[in-house]
Amino acid sequence: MSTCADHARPSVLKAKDYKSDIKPVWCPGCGDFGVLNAITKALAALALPREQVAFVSGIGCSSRIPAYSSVYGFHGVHGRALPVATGLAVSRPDLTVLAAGGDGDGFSIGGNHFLHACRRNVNMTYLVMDNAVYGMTKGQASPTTEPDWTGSQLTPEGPGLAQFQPLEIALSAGAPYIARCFSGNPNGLAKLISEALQFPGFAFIQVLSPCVTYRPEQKDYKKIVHPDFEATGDRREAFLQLMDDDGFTTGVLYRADRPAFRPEQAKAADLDTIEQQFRVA
Ligand SMILES: Cc1ncc(C[n+]2csc(CCOP(=O)(O)OP(=O)(O)O)c2C)c(N)n1
Ligand code: SF4
Repeated sequence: MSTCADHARPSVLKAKDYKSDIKPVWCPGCGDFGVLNAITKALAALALPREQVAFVSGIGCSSRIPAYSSVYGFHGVHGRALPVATGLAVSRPDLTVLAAGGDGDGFSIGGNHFLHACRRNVNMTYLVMDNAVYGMTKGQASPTTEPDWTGSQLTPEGPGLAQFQPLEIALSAGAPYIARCFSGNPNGLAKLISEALQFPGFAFIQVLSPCVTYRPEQKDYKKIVHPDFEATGDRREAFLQLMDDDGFTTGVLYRADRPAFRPEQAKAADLDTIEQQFRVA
C-alpha cells in the first residue's frame, strides 16, 4: 500500500498533484468542485509537502473532500471534524491542519465544537462549504437555510427559524481570522486559503458553495456575491460591517493578533497528582 510519504518528492508539486485518483461523486456543477480546486491551488502555492498536511472532515457531500485530496485525510463522524482536528493540531504542531465540512455538519450537530474552536484558537484552518441545505440526506433545511425556504417536504411552509449567522457567531466566540468567499471564484478562494493556512491561529472561512441539486436557485450566487469586507483587527468595526452585510459580501472580515493556543498549554496533570487531589484522608 502506498502512502503520501512514498510519493513525497523534492520537486515542486502542482495543484493537480494534491488531488487523489478518486473521481468525486458530487453532482455535476456542485460548488464543492471549486473548493477542491482552490485547496489544491493553495497547497501548491505554499509548496507544502503532502505528508505534512492533515485534512479532517465530518460527514456530508462536502465532507468527502479529503478523499479527493492527496494529503493525509480523516473522514470522520458527522459534526466531529473540529475535535479531531484540534487534537491533531495540538499534538502535532509540525503539521498543517485543515478541517472542512458542510453547514449542517459544522453549525448544527457540530455547532458546539465550532463555538469552542473559535474561543480555543488552536492553529488550524476551518472551511465550511455553506449551501444552506443538507445535500447528502436529500435536501432538508440546515441552520443557514432561509426561514421562508419551502423546498423541503419536511418543512413545506419553510423552517421558520432565524438563520445561523456564521461570521457573527465566529466573531462573538473569539475567532481571530474570519473570511467569506465563493466557490465559483477558485483563484480568490485559493488566495484566502493560503493566507488562512499561514495564519497562526484558528482561521475560519465560510465558503458559499452552491448545491445545484436541492438549491438550484443558488446557481445565481455568481450574480449576487460581491467583494467588500475591509479586513480589520477591530471587533467593533467588524460587527458594524456585519450589520450592513447581506450574507454575500466576500473577503477577509477580521484578522486579529491573538496568540494561538500552544501545545504545552494542553498538558494534563499526571494521574498520580489528580488522584492525590481526590484522595480521602
Ligand atoms: C450523527 C449523525 N447524524 C446524522 C447523520 C445523517 N447525515 C449525514 S450527512 C448529513 C447532513 C449533511 O449536510 P451538510 O453538513 O450541510 O453537508 P452537505 O451534504 O450539504 O455538503 C446528515 C444529517 C449522520 N451521518 N450522523
Ligand atoms: S447534493 Fe448538492 S451538495 Fe451534494 S453533491 Fe449534489 S450538488 Fe453537491
